[in-house]
Amino acid sequence: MKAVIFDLDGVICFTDKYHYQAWKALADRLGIYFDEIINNRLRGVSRMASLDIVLERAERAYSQEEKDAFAAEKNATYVELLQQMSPRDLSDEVRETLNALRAGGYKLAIGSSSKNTKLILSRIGLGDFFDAISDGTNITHSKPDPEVFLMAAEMLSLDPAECLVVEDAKAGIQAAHAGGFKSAGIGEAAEHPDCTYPIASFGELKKILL
Ligand code: B16
Ligand code: MG
Repeated sequence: MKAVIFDLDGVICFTDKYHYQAWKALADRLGIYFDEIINNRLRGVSRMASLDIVLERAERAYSQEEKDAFAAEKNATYVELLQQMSPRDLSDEVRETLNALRAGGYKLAIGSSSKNTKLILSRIGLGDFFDAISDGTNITHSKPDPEVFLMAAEMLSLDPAECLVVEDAKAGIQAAHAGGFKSAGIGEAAEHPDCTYPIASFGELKKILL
């Protein structure tokens, strides 16, 4: 193993509450019921696929133009909320583990569905940290398609078999497996049958890799 490719939301940092607030503001304005349980279904899912889930309870169908406007509205609220993030949103456990893996000679990359990846990394003080960033801006197929991780491996000039993917979403484990990567899963991702290393916390990566 020569590299580690990390999912961002739910692995490196936690933006669930901001996604929730931003989707909730949109749903309230449209008069659509939305709660935290529905929000949990949006984890690791692309922005437009998330919108389709939010609109499942709508009383009428919306045109593609309306949906594009809703997604832009949600994102504007979300980006505004992300301004609250700072290096304090990076836990000591994640910071120390990343530094230990780098000291151990591993290349470190991001493989995230989010189009806001670079903004989030810069807010938490990791703007220049990773060797490669593959995110929602360079892919056409979202997880569970392996594209985002395959692009990360390509950016590192490595084969999938040389990279470990770290994920919190089942769709992410599926994507890793489909791309020929081994995976470490945290939370619900640890329960997926294709997860190579179920882990209880980020720091356990040191036990697997060092
Ligand atoms: P954006 P990840 C995912 O990030 C989030 O888990 C998911 O909730 C979000 O809808 C998706 O990014 C798209 O985010 O609207 O910022 O492009 O877990 O793949 O790092
Ligand atoms: Mg995630």
